[in-house]
Amino acid sequence: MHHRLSPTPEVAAALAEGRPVVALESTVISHGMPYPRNLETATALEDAVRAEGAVPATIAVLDGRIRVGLDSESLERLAKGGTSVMKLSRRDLPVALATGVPGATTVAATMIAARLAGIAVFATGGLGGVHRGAETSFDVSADLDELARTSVCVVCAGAKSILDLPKTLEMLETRGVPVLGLGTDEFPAFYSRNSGLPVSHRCDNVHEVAAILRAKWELGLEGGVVLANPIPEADALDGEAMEQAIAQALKDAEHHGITGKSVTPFLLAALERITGGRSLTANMALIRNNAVTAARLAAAYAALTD
Ligand code: PSU
Ligand code: MN
Repeated sequence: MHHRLSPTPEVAAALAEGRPVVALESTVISHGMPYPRNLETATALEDAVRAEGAVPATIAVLDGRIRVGLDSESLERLAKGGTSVMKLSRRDLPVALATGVPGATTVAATMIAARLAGIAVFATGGLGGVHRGAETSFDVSADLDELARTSVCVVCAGAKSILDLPKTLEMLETRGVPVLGLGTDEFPAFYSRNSGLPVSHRCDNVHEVAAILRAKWELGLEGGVVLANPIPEADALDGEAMEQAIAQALKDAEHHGITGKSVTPFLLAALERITGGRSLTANMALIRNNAVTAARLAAAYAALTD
């Protein structure tokens, strides 16, 4: 284990014994949802992973250490911390480690930590990607470059259309990142199951996904894999209505002059306000669904690499 990492005894034991472990991110806790729903979600995710027989490892930087697995006190600290907790992507990770400032990890930073710890599967809600208007703003999430280089499978519900989904998929293709659809030919659009855009390959179960991960990494093709897992039918929101809500949220962001790493948290909060909380409920449901899928995938992958 890298000396900057502090795994919990539970995570360390599972990794040493080759048992399935699922990484979870913390930016969605600190910056993606309000307290106390964020803490409820973080706890529910860990419970869902355990119920599938895997060990959850929520990742964050606290007291100058990369923590791999968090106790309930640390989860609460991240959930209550709000903006006093740094949002950490690849560029910010060394700053939080050197200064001791608490930080929540994005998809990119969580992938880095998971890879260092030897965790192959990571569950989250949505990926960062190419923002609408990126042709002038240049706002492209570092998550995409991380997927190009860091060998972790990210289970997500696609990306929400606060982003430019066609451009996001083009960049993933250029970077050689497989975008697998679980039981779907279409890249899901986070709150809704369809985007009209194709995934690169459809898988109908986690064993097919595990075989692809193994083939990719055995070949020395470093880099991530996206497993796109559509939101369950019962929790999905109407795509048209969400498009309107997103258009409103984007207008609000422009009006307030929001740029840089504040954009995604601002849009998530605006959407929650505009939809009267329905976007938050859907977000909680889809993340939980991804945690369950990730736990099953981690078990399938662990069985293959025994
Ligand atoms: N998308 C969501 N919810 C989130 C995020 C993205 O639907 O909470 C978070 C993830 O942590 C992701 C990050 O890695 O936002 C991307 O931020 P940026 O666009 O600043 O790279
Ligand atoms: Mn950005």
